[in-house]
Amino acid sequence: MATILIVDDCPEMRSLLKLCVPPNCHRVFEAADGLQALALIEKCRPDVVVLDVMMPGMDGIELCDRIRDDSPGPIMPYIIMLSAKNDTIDKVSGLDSGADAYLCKPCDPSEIKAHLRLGLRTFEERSASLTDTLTELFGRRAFDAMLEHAIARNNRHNSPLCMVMIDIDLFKAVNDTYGHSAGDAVLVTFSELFREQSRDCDLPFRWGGEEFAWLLSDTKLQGAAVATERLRTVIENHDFPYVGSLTVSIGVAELCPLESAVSLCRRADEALYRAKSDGRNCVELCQILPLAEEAS
Ligand code: GH3
Ligand code: MG
Ligand code: MG
Repeated sequence: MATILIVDDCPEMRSLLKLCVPPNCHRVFEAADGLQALALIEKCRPDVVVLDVMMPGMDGIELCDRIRDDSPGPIMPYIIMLSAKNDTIDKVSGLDSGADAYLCKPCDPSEIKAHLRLGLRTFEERSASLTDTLTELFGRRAFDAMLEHAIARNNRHNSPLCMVMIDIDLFKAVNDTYGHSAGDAVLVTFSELFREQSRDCDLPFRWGGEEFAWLLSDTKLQGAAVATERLRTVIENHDFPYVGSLTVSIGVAELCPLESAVSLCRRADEALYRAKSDGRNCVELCQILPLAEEAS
């Protein structure tokens, strides 16, 4: 559902901007300042943000910076800055802070409408380029971008982060026995269950083939153990199309201070490897610290 967030300290301006929102946007949120805007972005993940520059407290430039640094998902919202400041230097600093467009007030409503349509189209294209077409989960490109981002974000907030690798057990046999399209249907059903098990702040990805990754924000190893065991049980007990039962092996690692993305992935992968060699259909937690040379 297309979502737009309007950020302006002036209520009349917000009402005016709301009239410019295309009819196919079912969700429109309003914020009167930067902090309110950041909280709404975390909660509602808008496709497009229209923001004023001159606001009390956090101004639009700082807000834009914060959205870029702290975005909760892999897809950046399309940001339209709308300001009475119309010098070239203002436009340059607005675009440099990460805005996709800079419009000067007063602005004709038809121009604002056209920019909103462009923003929604651009967001859709950004989403499509990061999404796996079969499962509609975020794909590998999104994972690579998001892992770096999540590590920086969690270091900044000093909050824990767990990385989970999931591999469907003996999946080759599904294709060999029932055919490739049956295998595809199983991957789609698995992904639906996987998505259902994810909280809003967790990010599920298709890593590639029959392998999936899960980034669990604000979660320590023991919390991730509970979440992954729940997922493992849900999969084990589900009646899948064609195959009936199916199991997964899972490896989990918690980010250590100063650890790199490569090292975290390696440790989650090693735990997964152990889960496979322990007989599959189980969760293994990585208790080993990263190698010194892999800390960045
Ligand atoms: P293990 O328990 O050791 O993981 O065994 P496995 O059979 O799951 O692992 P293996 O790596 O041998 O086989 C993975 C299979 O996944 C082989 C490949 O054809 C299949 N696969 C990968 N991507 C897709 C896909 O998009 N659709 C289908 N149908 N099959 C896929
Ligand atoms: Mg595999
Ligand atoms: Mg497998």
